Amino acid sequence: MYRQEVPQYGALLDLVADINMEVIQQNPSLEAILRDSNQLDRLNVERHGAIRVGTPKELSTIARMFGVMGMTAVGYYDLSVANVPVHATAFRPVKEESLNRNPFRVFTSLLRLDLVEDVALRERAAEILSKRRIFTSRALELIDLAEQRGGLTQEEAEDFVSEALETFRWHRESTVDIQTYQALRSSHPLVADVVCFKGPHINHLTPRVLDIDRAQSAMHTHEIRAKATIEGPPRRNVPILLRQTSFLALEEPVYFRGGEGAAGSHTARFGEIEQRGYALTMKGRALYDSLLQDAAGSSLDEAFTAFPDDLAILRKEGLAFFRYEINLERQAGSPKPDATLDQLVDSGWLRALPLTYEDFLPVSAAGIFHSNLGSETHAEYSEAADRAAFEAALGHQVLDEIALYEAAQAASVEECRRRLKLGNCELGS
Ligand code: OOG
Ligand code: NI
Repeated sequence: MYRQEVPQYGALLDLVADINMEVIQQNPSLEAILRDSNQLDRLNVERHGAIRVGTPKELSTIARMFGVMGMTAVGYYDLSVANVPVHATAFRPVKEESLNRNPFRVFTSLLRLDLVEDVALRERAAEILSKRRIFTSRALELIDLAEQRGGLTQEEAEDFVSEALETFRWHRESTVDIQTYQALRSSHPLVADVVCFKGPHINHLTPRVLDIDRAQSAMHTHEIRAKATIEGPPRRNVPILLRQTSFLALEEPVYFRGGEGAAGSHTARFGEIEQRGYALTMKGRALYDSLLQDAAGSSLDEAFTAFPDDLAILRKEGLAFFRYEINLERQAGSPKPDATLDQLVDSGWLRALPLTYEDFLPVSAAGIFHSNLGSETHAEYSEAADRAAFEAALGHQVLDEIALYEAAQAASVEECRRRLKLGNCELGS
């Protein structure tokens, strides 16, 4: 649906597929890591999307809708610090076998009307939002059914998908008149984008590329208007976390309510490409965040020389997460029962495969939001993050992404320990 709605997205997919094929051919060590961690197949379907909802009720229902598809809210992202009046989570699969099949994620923002200063405007926005219904009644029925029965039949599932599409579709007809649109827009372009339309249209879908610098220059050659800089860490031998770039939002015709002269335009939808690197531990993430701050005073490349760029060092210093597995090539004898994890890796009993980062980065997300909002300026928000309000709206807590990587690593260590019959030896250290 999105490819039909935004043809440039199709061009982006083709460009990414070409680059991925080249990189896999030219970089055997990357190919080996991808193959051994079952990521070669998922690469062809791997995307993330983004939507923005307006009310707590919309958020809790969208959570149930994603729940039917095996996607759970992971992480809390506060964008108010970047002057964007939303907070967000990512709905995504969490089990390893689900991630291997298709790691589809949806960055889902909830509008924070509490950040709109003008009380009358805030109330008007709330009133408009209270009247819209973003889910079809059949979709709601099927969500109930899936929850009661723990799933859907094939036929129901197909029905569910076509009903769910209605929620994410683009509508050219605004639900408000142009004056209301402009008033909301002057508060913040995002307020208008969320409030003035029938539903939370997908605003981008993002394929995963294996070399984002190549993708960035290819966008320039194809005359796609790419964002000037790539968000996230600089180019490295060992990719970490996430690097992202986007092409600028399209100006689209919109038909407003009421009278003549009601045609206008809105910039809502854009394209994005990302390169996923490895998941960092709390320690690694703290180092990343502090270097990103340092980079504000120098350059990204310079600041990041302090971040080890070698997989073995990242592992030994506890900066990144890994999945351990028994090295099948090493069969003879058995390891010393009191061997440490490092010794088992060094002596070739175990292999350590870096875990891919499956989540998002708030500073990068802010950069992506901003590159697509135009150059209008607006007031700075003084309010802080409000995770409690977000989770109350969602209906439950979000999962902690670091805890998920930690659990995946620990489970792999435990499995190795069991299979190598290492008794109670301490492998966690
Ligand atoms: C979401 C922007 C954030 C990302 O990849 O960090 C995002 C939005 O514009 O709604 O998608
Ligand atoms: Ni995105």
